[in-house]
Amino acid sequence: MKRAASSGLVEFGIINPRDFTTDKHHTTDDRPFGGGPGMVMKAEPIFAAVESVRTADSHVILMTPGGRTFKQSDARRLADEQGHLIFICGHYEGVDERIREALVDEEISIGDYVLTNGVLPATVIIDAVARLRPGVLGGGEPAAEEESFSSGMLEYPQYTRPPEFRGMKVPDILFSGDHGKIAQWRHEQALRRTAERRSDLLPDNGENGENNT
Ligand code: 21W
Repeated sequence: MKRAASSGLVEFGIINPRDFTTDKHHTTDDRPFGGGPGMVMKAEPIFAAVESVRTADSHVILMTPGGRTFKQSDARRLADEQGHLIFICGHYEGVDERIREALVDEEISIGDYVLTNGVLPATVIIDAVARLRPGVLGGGEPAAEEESFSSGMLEYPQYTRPPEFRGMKVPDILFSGDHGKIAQWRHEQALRRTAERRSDLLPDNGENGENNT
C-alpha cells in the first residue's frame, strides 16, 4: 500500500472527528438516550468530518459489526467506484443512528467476531480494494485475481525449489511438462480442498450469491 501510494496509484487520508468538534473538551461521544451501557458516537463531529472531504461521487461506508459481511465481490465492486471511498470507523458501542440515515451509503462488517473499533476492518477493506486497482499489485502477474478467490475456489497446492525437502517430494506431475495435465491436476486439487474446507464456496450450495466470479 505504501508503494502504491508513493506511486500515486492510490491516495489515503485520515481525518479525526475530534478535530471537527466545537466544544472545549472535543467531545465525540455521549450517553445513549433511553439509557443503557456504553457511549455512542455523536452525529455532529462525524457529519462535519465526512462533509469536509466528500464530493458528489464519494461512497460513504460505515464499518460496523451489524453490516453485511465483506466478500471478494464487494472488493471488486468498490474497486470500480469512481469517487473516493470514505470509511467511518466507530468506537464505543456504536454511532448515532442519524449517521446511518443521512450520511452512509452502506454498512460493512468483516466477520463474526468482536473488535474494539472499526479501524482494522477498514484497513482490511482498503487493502483488498486497493490491490485490485490497475498497477497496484505489480510483480508481473497478469491477474492477482486469476487464481485463488476469483475462480470461486481455494488455491491448489504450490511448490518451488528444492524438488525434495526433508524427504517430502514435489508431485511428479509438476515436472511432466504437460501443461494440460498440470492444469487439470491443479483444478482437481483446488476442488477437493474447497469441498473439504469450504463447501460453502462451491456452486449448487444454495447460498452462493456473494461468492466470487
Ligand atoms: C464492537 C462496536 C461491538 C459495537 C446497541 C447497543 C466494525 C467490527 C467493527 C464494536 C459493538 C467489524 C450494541 C467485525 C467488529 C466495530 C466495535 C456492539 C452493541 N448495539 N467487523 N450496543 N467485527 N467493532 N454494539 O467488531 O466497530 S466492522
